[in-house]
Amino acid sequence: RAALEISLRGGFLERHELLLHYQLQRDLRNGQIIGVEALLRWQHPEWGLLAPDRFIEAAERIGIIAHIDEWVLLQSCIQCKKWQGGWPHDLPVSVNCSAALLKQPNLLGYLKQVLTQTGLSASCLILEFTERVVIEDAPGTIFLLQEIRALGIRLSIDDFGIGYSSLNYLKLLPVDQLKIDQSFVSDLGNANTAAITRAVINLGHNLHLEVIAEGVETEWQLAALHDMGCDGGQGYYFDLPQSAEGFTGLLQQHKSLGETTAPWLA
Ligand code: G
Ligand code: MN
Repeated sequence: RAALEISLRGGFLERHELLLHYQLQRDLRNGQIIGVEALLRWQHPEWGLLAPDRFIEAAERIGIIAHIDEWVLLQSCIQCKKWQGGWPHDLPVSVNCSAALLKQPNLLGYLKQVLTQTGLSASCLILEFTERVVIEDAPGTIFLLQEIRALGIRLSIDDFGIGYSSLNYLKLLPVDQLKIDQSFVSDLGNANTAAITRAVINLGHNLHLEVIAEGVETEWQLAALHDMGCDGGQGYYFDLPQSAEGFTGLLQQHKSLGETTAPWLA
């Protein structure tokens, strides 16, 4: 654990081993590309490519999580700006944010600065939070989220349905989108899980939220989610998260194929 912490500090601050991978989000009804999620990775010299669940807690413990979040935010906006154009609509980027980021004293100022500096439109930025972020200081955090939203930035509840999920918070949170946790998608064959997933999709729609399913891996899961009225999805069925260069190639490919291709609807 100590080795992980020391290695992470150096890897982030000095050796620049953190990087972002990108994954498509598709409209399940027409196959259109509706956005891209930035996913943090750590290219460790010995341990290989690590997903955030391996090191985020360590980053929280050593107090660099907010700096990592700020870096992720800036990189995502720079990259997303490069991908604008060529689509019938602007391509938004979704960025995962920690509770620590929300505690940064001048977060609003930083968000404005990032948008100005990168030239990205606020409507092209979606911040993803888990409900965990509001637990400690609900009124203060909700006010802050409202201010972020007033900038034109959209908000999304990540990993909905697990851990701290509570309908009490859902009632209060000023958000635009709800992301169904991948554990539901992978277990859709279970009748109870399917019933809950369907109910969550309806709940989201009744609250006027866009509902996105995470971790779509098979055509069967896709069809089931489509039948339940889920708006969007992302996952290995569509594409593996990949580097900015790889993702640029993927977008080119989609452009030349024409955006309306949705093989699962055929
Ligand atoms: O916390 P969040 O849900 O944003 O994290 C998503 C994680 O799940 C990422 O690290 C990403 O690489 C991974 N992921 C993306 N698509 C799939 C998928 O189809 N299946 C699985 N098991 N994991 C996925
Ligand atoms: Mn996410």
